[in-house]
Amino acid sequence: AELERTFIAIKPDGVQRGLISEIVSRFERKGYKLVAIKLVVPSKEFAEQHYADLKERPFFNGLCEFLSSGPVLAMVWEGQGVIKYGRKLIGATDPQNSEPGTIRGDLAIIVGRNIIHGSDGPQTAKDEIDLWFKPEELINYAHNSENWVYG
Ligand code: DAT
Ligand code: MG
Repeated sequence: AELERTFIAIKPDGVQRGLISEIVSRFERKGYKLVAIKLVVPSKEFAEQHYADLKERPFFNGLCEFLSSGPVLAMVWEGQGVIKYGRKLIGATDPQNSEPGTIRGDLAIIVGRNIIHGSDGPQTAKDEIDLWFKPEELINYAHNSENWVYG
């Protein structure tokens, strides 16, 4: 569990709304470690790969068009339980159902513009990290807060 990692992305709406620092700070303050980060404009084909599991859904095309419409901040965060708890920080898929205090609950209103993506389990985390990042883009380092976050 010590090297658990998840893929988190701020979608084009979150980037354009100036929410990068707000969102990054929520993961950072929790105690998670940032191990990769880059700003990219994914192609439509790349977005279709990222959301391949949803290809039968009626919103699939619009979703992929949207993800590829502008800069996305792609990140990998590491920490004990980060996959599951990262999803808690993000909140429910539809911001109408996201609790206040969550990223989507506090910062978004509709499902089609819910500003952030997070891997939903260990296998998707691995697949998404591999899709978005080359191995050498993942930085292994000791963060000096670790002794205080974990004791
Ligand atoms: P999540 O992003 O919470 O993992 P998901 O994987 O089910 O949710 O869907 C991926 C994205 O697709 C979601 O963040 C927003 C969009 N989406 C999901 N359900 C939708 C719907 N009913 N209408 C429009 N967009 C939807
Ligand atoms: Mg999902």
